Amino acid sequence: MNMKIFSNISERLSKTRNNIINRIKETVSGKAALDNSILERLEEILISADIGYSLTDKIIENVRIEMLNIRDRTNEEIIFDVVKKELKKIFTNNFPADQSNINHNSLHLVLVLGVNGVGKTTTVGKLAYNFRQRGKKVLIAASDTFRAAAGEQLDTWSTRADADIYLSDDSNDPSSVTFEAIERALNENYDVLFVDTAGRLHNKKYLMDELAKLNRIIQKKLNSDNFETLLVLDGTSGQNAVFQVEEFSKVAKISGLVITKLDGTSKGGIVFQISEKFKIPVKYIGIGEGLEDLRPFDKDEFISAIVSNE
Ligand SMILES: Nc1nc2c(ncn2[C@@H]2O[C@H](COP(=O)(O)OP(=O)(O)O)[C@@H](O)[C@H]2O)c(=O)[nH]1
Ligand SMILES: [Mg+2]
Repeated sequence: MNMKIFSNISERLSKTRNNIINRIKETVSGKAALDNSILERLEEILISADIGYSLTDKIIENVRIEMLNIRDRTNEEIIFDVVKKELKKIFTNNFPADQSNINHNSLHLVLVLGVNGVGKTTTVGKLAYNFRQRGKKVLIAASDTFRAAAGEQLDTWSTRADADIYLSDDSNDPSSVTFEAIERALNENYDVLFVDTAGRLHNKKYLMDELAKLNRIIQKKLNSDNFETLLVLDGTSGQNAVFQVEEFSKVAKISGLVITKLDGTSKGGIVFQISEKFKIPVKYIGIGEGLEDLRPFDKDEFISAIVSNE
């Protein structure tokens, strides 16, 4: 793969980084002591980046403790060290690096859920591209039968990704489209099947029934090792994203999260807040609208992109 076309992740996350780093620097610069007014300001900065109250409290508390103990470092160093350390802890405490394991020799199915507009279809396109680049045979099921233009949009993505698409001519039922796509994927020896769905959280009963049905169909055909459910969240949507994890967790077993649109926001701290709160692994992040703009989540890379102090 041509590495040049891969944009620098740290460049794409610069809005969040600037929101945190530059503002912390402005706050401490020229001040001799780390006093309460600085801590209050730090709290505001972290909250405004969507890091969340619970994690922000931990960071402030630890800065307070470090302030008393360590005398040979600048305020700026103390704050950045504590922020980095606390952010790192979230991922080591809560889950190990867990990437999609699709090395087995049978069909792997990825069901993609999320409310309207978060980036499901785009994510499916990018994932399909990613797996195609690694030589996998990829099929995409157009199981969003709700929106008229959904199939067309997905078709465009499948062409760009050089993947195949299963579009049903006659079915409006997501479960039957999925069922037919699984049959085709099994018959034709596909490695991966991505299932793009419609997100209709406003009708919970419907969503619940729909997902139950989808799960039954999938489980009939595949064993659980070969099946994962990704929930896509819009990284710019703040507390709504938190709410969506809560709601979808009630109706589906979410195995991983995809957090999109982190390129356009100064509130990328949401990744930490959600990881801390739900302990569901973030598997991918979306950092743009292009084919290559989805990255497997790497906690160290992400943290240094957000809090690098250069
Ligand atoms: N900037 C940016 N835009 C994104 C990203 N992911 C998706 N989008 C945009 O979000 C919009 C909605 O995406 P779509 O895939 O149709 O959402 P869906 O309704 O969940 O299927 C589109 O305009 C996408 O280009 C991302 O990582 N960054
Ligand atoms: Mg869609």
